[in-house]
Amino acid sequence: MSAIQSVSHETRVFNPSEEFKRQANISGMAAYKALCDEAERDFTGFWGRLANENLKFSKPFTQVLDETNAPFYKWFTGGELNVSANCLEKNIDAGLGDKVAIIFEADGGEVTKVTYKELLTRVNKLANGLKSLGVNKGDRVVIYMPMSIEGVAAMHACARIGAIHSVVFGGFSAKALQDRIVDTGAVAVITADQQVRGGKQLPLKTIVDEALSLGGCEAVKNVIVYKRTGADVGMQAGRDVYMHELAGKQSDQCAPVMVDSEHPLFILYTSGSTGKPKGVQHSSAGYLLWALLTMKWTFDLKPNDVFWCTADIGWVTGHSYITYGPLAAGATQIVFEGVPTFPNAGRFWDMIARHKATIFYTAPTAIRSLIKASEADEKVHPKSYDLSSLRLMGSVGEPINPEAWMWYYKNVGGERCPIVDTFWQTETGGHMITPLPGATPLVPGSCTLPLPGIMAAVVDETGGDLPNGQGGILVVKRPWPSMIRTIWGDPDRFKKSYFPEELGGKLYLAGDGAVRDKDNGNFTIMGRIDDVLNVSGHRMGTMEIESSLVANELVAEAAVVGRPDDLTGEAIVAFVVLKGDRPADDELRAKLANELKGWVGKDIGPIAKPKEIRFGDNLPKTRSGKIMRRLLRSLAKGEQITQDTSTLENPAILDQLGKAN
Ligand code: 6R9
Repeated sequence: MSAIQSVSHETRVFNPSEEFKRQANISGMAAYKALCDEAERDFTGFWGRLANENLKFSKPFTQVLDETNAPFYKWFTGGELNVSANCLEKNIDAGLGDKVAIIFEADGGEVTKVTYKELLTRVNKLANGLKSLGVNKGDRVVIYMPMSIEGVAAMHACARIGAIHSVVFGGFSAKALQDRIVDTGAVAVITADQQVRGGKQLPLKTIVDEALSLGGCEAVKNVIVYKRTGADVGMQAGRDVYMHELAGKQSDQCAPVMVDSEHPLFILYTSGSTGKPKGVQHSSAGYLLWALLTMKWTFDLKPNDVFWCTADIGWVTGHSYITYGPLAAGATQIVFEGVPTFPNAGRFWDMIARHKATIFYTAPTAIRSLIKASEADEKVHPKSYDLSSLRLMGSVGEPINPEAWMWYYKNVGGERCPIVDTFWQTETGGHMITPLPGATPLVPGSCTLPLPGIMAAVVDETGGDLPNGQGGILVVKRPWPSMIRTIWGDPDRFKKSYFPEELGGKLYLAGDGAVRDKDNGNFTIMGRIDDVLNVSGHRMGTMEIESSLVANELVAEAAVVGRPDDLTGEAIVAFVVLKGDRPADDELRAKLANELKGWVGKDIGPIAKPKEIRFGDNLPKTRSGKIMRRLLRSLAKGEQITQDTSTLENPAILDQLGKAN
């Protein structure tokens, strides 16, 4: 684990306004502390109470937490429920049937709204369609869809019949899609003919065809195709079926299949520190409880709110804060297709104004790019829009630098809206460390304090507690309901990755470094301590990119590191040794670099493309042959090497690699 540097001390503090506090679901620090105390005092009583108050079980659970096979924790055992029914029927029964569930805005600006009742009808028809194809409880269904009401409905249709969905982000390549289809053993793929981003039509169905042709996908019996653009795509007879044809002829009634609390709701792949992405497996009851509760606590959700999370359903944020949390909470939410910069960089602000969004949740990388755009063009500056509907804002995916935080606070929130900087992960299912907007004093750049019941701590390399002010390893000391259950098909890797023996085997290892403030105990996240990069809020394993590069026939060896980047947080820099000689010609090297970038883009997806590739005759290695990534990180940043290089076998290589191509 690499060294953790200390961070500068932030002294600005923003207390919740009296007005916000008065109406907040958790009002004031005393209320927050009371919940924390309850969890400390009676851990299982606390979680049991919340589950009973928030979830609708068809069969009540008999035990809150079963730790007999730790770290394979089980929550709410003996209970049965259906996640989709907890989102749809539960709210319809409570009188919200005609409330708008989703306001969908397409890339071209067309708006479609569905009520809770209408959404249930769509979900039921699609669920019946899946059943008619023979998809059963426990079967895996891969979803490779654009942002759409149909994408959300597809996830719910799976949940409704107890099928386990695995959503693959629409930017992933055929190879990455195939890997996930093979690993899950999916029986069906739900996709669209095309997706539309920034006015461009991009393929989806043809990528599915390619993925399936790569082999190992024999379990896939059907491909269900949502007609997004109407493009002419090849339909394989007997295998492929259009969604409207499949769902159109089905009944609009579909009894939800009740499943065990622990039944897997979904598998979502995320990068780890080794080459193969990890299939993070989530549960039904525990996962849903936290998605719902954090809507109430972190987002202070009220019946009249218009909630907007800008994430894609291909990431965990889209799962918890589009597909499940807001719908379980009976919210009206905005779902959008496209990019923040089309038709112009004012899209977010324009949409907030038109749909009167009250809660807005986005990523620092989007904020940073919009700061840049609005500095260049007043018309797309947030001040050119009426953002007075907003009352709360959030940030997720990566650390938000205090400057971006302040800009967001002033220009988007009008110095009126609290910002919840929510730290969490694919593995945690929902928020872990975040301000509560009606309680916690905000400090730009800090995710502040753990939610009640989340026993987060900072420890040293042996798992020993560190005092506040000292940077270390972020862990969680007790399980929580929405935690990862296992890595699909690889329980050993689950144990090793998240409950490592080095830390005593009982602490959940987040993989991030953190420090707590000496005065108020606030957490500041200091980035990953493993070989995982965070590029525009997307997790990328350095090994994954290295494996892709060395799979190219020209490449002998590759090492990938991250470099701080103003826009994307981190940028990918690859150091490559070719099988042949390193070309002396600048132009030839640039051409090769482009070729390899394209290769990685095709192999994994555009988000994995290195920003820079440098070629060397060799890589800096210790005498025992270990690549010295620490040095490569310095070289990528353009730093002078001041570290001790005496253990280096080939110090001369540093000169060559220190220069950009
Ligand atoms: C939800 C999500 C998880 C990693 C995590 C950390 C980084 C997320 C953050 C943050 C600082 C925040 N991260 N939120 N770092 N402050 N508020 O992003 O999940 O894609 O699995 O990424 O993202 O490094 O470990 P995921």
